[in-house]
Amino acid sequence: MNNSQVKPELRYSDLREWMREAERLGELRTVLGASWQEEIGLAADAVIRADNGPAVLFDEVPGCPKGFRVLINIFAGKRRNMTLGFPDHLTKQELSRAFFEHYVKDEGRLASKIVDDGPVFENILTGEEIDITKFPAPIWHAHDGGRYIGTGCFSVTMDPDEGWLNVGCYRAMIHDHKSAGLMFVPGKHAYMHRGKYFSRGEKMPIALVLGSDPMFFFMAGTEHPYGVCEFDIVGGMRGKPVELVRGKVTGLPFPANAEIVLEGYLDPKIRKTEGPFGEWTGYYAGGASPQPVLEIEAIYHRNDPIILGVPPLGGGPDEAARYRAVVRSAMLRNELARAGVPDVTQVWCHEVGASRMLHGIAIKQRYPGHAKQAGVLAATCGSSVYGCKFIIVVDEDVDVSNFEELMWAMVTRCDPATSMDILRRMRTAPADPRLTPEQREVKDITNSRVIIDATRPYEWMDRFPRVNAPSPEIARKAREKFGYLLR
Ligand SMILES: Cc1cc2nc3c(=O)[nH]c(=O)nc-3n(C[C@H](O)[C@H](O)[C@H](O)COP(=O)(O)O)c2cc1C
Ligand SMILES: [Mn+2]
Repeated sequence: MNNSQVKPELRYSDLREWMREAERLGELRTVLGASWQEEIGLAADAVIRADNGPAVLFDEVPGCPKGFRVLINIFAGKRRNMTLGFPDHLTKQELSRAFFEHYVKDEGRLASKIVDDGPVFENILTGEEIDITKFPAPIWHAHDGGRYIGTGCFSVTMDPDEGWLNVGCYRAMIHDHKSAGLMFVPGKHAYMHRGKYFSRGEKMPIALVLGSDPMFFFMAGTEHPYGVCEFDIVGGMRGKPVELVRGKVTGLPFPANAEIVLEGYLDPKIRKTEGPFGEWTGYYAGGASPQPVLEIEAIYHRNDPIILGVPPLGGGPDEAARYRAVVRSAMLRNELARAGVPDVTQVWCHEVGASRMLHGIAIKQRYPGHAKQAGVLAATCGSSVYGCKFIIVVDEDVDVSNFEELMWAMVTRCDPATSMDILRRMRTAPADPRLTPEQREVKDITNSRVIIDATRPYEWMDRFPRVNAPSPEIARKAREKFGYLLR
């Protein structure tokens, strides 16, 4: 059976069921007594950077009630396939392809269902009972400006004019018992919602979910189109509406089986310093800035609640880069097809640069200009535009997900003087360390990016020197016959 015909089966519907599945795979460890001040962050750095490190659940964190837990590193090892509902044997490339075939290509969205009650209401805290400092929110990196309670989280907000709900992952830093700082980058959906409330002097209602079915977090952390509710996307993926309950303060809905939800408002008149935070580019580039504050009016949590922690590490592939490479590559493949680019054979949004900065696209060239068309679009689609710097387009014989192979194609098939085009003033991220101080001053959050055409030039493709490696079939035969020499 072809891998793309494998039918997905999600064997969990909330974080606890996910943990049971990870345990079944032997990939969940528990650590007791690590400190939120330093040890959890250090452990996260060690475990997340390893491609096959375990998921780790921290409990009995000094200063926090026993049973208040934080879970890290959900997307690594064999459990990444389980998490997306596919069998263990698929490689990351096959996993992304299967994700595309089953969840993205004919994306069926399903409206969610409001229910009256759910485990998230096992504990309801209001007034003087509200204290977010009790949760084991770590200092993830040594120079962070505070405890980040929200990393593997998402904020539910509503467009006050158009009525649609957005579910987006935006980091959250503890200010004090009752408030947390949120940083929405310009152009993000919650940023646009916020602008609409604030421009008329109104407070913005928010439900901030700190742990839940990982699929919500994955969809909240990748760029879906404006106007689309990410809950409906998860409903479509699961083939059944997701069950939501309404917050008692704002009426905003959130998953009935969520672990922890903070509900309240951003006041247009209040700002406090948020950050700095070790970001996905591997730097403290965004720095600290005055940002609106979530003033919490209710906390809901399950008994023995679990924060999902996904600290960005940068420098090399981290967990967010791993899941996003799989998800974003599938989304970009879809957008290229919908924009009318034929014969895209492979897409890989590379883990280095957190699956945002370097994308490899392989095509079977069909006409002059095909490669440039694919490259320009890949640099500008909704799922790929933010933070992108390098697009490399190659022929279909190159495995673009293999970094060395992609670089080999680039260094041998492109002519820098004629194969590169630069796009300027494109949408980027405040986390980009190469924004100049002057740009930051005037809030010019744009960058340039290069489209590298590393395909064999279409017009003389037939005369391009032949590759000296054997075909994949011959290479397989060689391995069968002589592979013993390597053992
Ligand atoms: C762990 C993590 C933390 C993130 N933190 C922020 C953040 O603080 N602010 C922000 O604007 N985007 C942040 N992002 C990126 C957004 O989640 C992403 O751009 C998403 O598409 C935003 O949702 P939206 O498309 O509905 O606006 C983060 C992503 C991850 C995975
Ligand atoms: Mn959105």
